Amino acid sequence: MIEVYFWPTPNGHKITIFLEEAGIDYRVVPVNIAKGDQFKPDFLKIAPNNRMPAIIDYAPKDGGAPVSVFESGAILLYLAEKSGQYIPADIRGRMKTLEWLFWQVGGLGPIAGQTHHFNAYIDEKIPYAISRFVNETNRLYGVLDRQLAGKDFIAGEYSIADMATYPWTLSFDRQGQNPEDFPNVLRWQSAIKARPAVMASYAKGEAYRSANYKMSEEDKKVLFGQTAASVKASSGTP
Ligand SMILES: N[C@@H](CCC(=O)N[C@@H](CS)C(=O)NCC(=O)O)C(=O)O
Repeated sequence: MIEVYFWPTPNGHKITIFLEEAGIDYRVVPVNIAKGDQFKPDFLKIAPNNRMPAIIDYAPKDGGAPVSVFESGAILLYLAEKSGQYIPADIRGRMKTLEWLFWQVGGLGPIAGQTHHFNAYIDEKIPYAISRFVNETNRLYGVLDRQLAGKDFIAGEYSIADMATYPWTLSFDRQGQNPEDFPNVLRWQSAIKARPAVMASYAKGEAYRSANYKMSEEDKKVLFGQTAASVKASSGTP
């Protein structure tokens, strides 16, 4: 059984999509990031970066003690290796999948996250920050669209690269993008959206936070005011 420390955000959904697709038994432990659950000492023991998602695998492949994993890319890779699914076994297919997984966790995710921040979440409008992140997000969609030309999925077969990327492509408005500019992304997105496992992941996420959730001023204080001092305070370090 896998315990998933989860909140229904793009990074959270990557993991529940995998678990639903692979039919792995899992239990959700909600981490309400707008209320500060990411700073709780028990969560920090498995997620030292104060961010969800994280997992605990109570039945690891080696039969040993439970294994905890943080960072969505590492979790997807761990689950793919555990189950032997959604990553090709051959070295070329495997590397292609890992390239695009890393592209998402090091590129589209952090950049689109900053785009959401400057373009949609904060009241202060900073033109340079907005154009910098909207443009870079636009470039990344251009890269993704080109990669998907003539292909059903990012690395050829449906894989952890698609599971990592899809949840970040559901907010074109917030990202200041015109979806019509990316026809291959739209085709791929519709195919993934229609997968029963993906629908189940999002339906289950609704139990924790509605899809129409709007960030309150209180939530922003928790999410946007963090420094090294918050890390120190949460770990109880003097
Ligand atoms: N690189 C991390 C990013 C995780 C991340 O940013 N999670 C966000 C939600 S999508 C979070 O926990 N935010 C809490 C906060 O900002 O305090 C990963 O891929 O797992």
